Amino acid sequence: MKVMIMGMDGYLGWPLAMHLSARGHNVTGIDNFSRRRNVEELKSHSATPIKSMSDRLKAYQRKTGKKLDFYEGDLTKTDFTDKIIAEEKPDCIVHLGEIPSAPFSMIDVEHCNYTQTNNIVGTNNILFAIKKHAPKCHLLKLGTMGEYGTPNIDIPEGFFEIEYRGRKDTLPFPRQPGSWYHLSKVHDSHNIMFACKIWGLASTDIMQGVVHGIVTDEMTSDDLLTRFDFDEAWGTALNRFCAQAVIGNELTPYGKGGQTRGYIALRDSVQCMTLAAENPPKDGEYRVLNQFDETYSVNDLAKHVVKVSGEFGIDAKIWSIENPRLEKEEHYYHPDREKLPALGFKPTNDLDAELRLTIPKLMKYRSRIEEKKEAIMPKIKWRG
Ligand code: USQ
Repeated sequence: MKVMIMGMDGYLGWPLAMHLSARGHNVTGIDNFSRRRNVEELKSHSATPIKSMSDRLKAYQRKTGKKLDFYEGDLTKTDFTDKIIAEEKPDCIVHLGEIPSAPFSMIDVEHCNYTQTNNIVGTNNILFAIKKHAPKCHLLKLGTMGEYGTPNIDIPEGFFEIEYRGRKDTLPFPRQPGSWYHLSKVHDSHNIMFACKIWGLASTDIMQGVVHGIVTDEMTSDDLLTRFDFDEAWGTALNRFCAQAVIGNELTPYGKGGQTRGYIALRDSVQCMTLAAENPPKDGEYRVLNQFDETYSVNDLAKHVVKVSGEFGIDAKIWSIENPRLEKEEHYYHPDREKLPALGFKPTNDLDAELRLTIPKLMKYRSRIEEKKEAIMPKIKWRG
């Protein structure tokens, strides 16, 4: 299969590119390297010393004999996106080329508009180019579980049947996100659903939970590593807790710590996206998949990190701090996750087993985390 990965330089994009290539797919990547710049803007860097794209491509070819193609460019530029899709005519586009940080989008109007413009315009450009040049191409788009928010009822996979005033219908489940970033993905979802309806495109909208970890089968050496962020905006909760433990800082569940989300290991995210790419929806179908392994509260996550880091001689402590975000700190959370297991998804490890891989790997890069430790404590506040 000919696959394009938008955002191939990112935390998910690089491991996915290697995995799809290892499975025999023909992979072309696109990136504008904005993630590297955006992390630098917040005076941080990846804990793992990642290589430039050209060095990554060379290292991958040297180790495997396989070639990954790459174009540098900005998906919000309509002519660029149109041209690469016209040239490549892919069977599948995995769209990871978005700005993925809730706190970053909450800094001010510039960061909100940058996030929303980048994400929404980029996705629309892809949709129009697919329609024009590759109408059979499957768009596999990374959305987020955060689109649903934390309602006081079970969360289905995209749609639910509802009875109201004696009539029934199957409708999109309400989206109640908690940041400008999460809202950008809601807007994307609406635009993609509409494009499938009017043009008969096939798309999978992945509602992914919080990703953690640093290990995949293809990351066999340091020059093939993906990034691992730990600062307040780009580091996700569990990865931050691991980084905090490794440098002897307290772990920081925000507020009461009952905030519950779905979590998935990096290698399982790659596994799920591969399953979705290899099992596309029908023409005209807008398919929604909830993609996570288990749900945890942030207090539970912190306890798992304390326990596993203890096995490596680290005496980690938990320090609950004031919540910089506006979110429910104790709530019901029960999302469905049935469609990916039906396609064959099997989580590789339980949480502790995955932490036993992440923590020692991160200990190797302790000095890089130390170097940017000022970026860890939250300063961006939802109320401004
Ligand atoms: N949290 C803490 N302490 C920390 C960091 C975070 O308690 O030091 C809490 C947050 O307040 C939140 C939860 O942990 O309640 C998750 O926060 P997060 O930063 O790991 O995740 P989030 O902002 O929701 O965003 C991340 C990714 C995003 C993806 C999303 C999936 O950055 O791209 O869409 O996870 S989900 O959370 O399911 O919406």
